[in-house]
Amino acid sequence: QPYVVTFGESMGLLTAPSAKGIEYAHGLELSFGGAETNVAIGLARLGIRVGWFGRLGSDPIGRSILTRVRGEGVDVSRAAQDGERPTGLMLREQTSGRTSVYYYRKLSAMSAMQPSELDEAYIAGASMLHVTGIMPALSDSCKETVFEAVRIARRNGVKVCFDPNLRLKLWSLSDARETLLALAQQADYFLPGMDELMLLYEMEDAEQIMDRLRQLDAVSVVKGSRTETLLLENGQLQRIPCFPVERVTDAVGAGDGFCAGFIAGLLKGHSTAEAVRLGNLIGSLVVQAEGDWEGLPTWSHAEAVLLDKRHVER
Ligand code: KDG
Repeated sequence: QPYVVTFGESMGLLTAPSAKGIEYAHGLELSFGGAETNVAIGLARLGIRVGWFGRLGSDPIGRSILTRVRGEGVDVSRAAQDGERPTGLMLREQTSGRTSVYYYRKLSAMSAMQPSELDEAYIAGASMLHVTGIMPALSDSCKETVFEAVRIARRNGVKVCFDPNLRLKLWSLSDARETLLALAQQADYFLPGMDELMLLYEMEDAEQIMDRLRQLDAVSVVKGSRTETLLLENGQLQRIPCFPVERVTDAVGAGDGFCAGFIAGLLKGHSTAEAVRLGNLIGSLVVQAEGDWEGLPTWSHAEAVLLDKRHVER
C-alpha cells in the first residue's frame, strides 16, 4: 500500500530537438509528461512508496507510459486503459528562448474519468493524496473526480497536498480561479507559485497575497524560482533560500520536483522548513537536466548534495 497516492493525466510528449521549432523539425523526440507522474517518479526515486493512477489509451504511447512509470517503482495497479479513447499528446518547442506547448488531449482517455472509478480503499490507505489543478481543467467529470478524491481523503484522515498548476491553455482564468481557490480551501498543504497567486487573487502586492493565504487552513508554500521559497505555517512566515543554479537547462518540471521533495521530506519526518529545503533542492536539480522528470534525483544523490559531498565518477 503506497504512502502517497496521486492521479492525473500523463501524455506522450513530443519535443522539437532544436530551436528550429516544430514547424521545421525533421523529427521530434518522444518522451512523456504529466505533472502527477512527474511527482510520483520523483517520490519513488527518493524512496517513498507511491501510487499513481489515471486513464491511458490502449495504444503504444499509453503502454509505454505505463511500463516506464511502473519501471520507476511507482504502483500503477489502479491505472486504467481505455479501448476507445487515445492517450493524450503534448508537443513542445523552444524557439527564441520561449517555450510553447500544444495540447492534443480534449478527447483523451483521461478526460473521460468519472468519480465512480475512484478506489476509496486505495486512497484511504495512504498518508497523503497529491492533486493538481490540471485535473479539474480537463473536463467536468475530471473536475468532479478530483473533488470526490479530496472528499474521500478528508473523511479518511488522509492529508491533501495541492499544487494549482495553472494552465491557461486548458481553461479560462475565471473558471480556474473559482475551482482552484475552492480546492485550496480543502488542502492541508497548498503549493502555488507567486505568479499563479497574482493571477488567482488578482493582486500584485506580495504582502496582500500573504494576507489572503493566512485565511486558509492550509500550510502554504510559495515555491521560489531563484531566490527563496516562502513558508506560511500557523500565521508565521519563513523565507527558505533556494539552491544556487549555475545554468538552467530546462525549467519545466521544477515545480513537480519541488512537490516531490517537499512531500518526501514530510514523510521522512523532517520539519516543514526542512521539507521545503528538500523541495528547493530537487527543483534546482530538475532544471539542470533536460526533460520534465528525467533529472529527478535518487535519495542518495539528493543526500550527497545536501551534505555537500562532491560526486566524481570516472
Ligand atoms: O509540470 C510539468 C507539466 O506541466 C508537464 O509535464 C505536462 O502535466 C503537464 C501539463 O498538463 O502541462
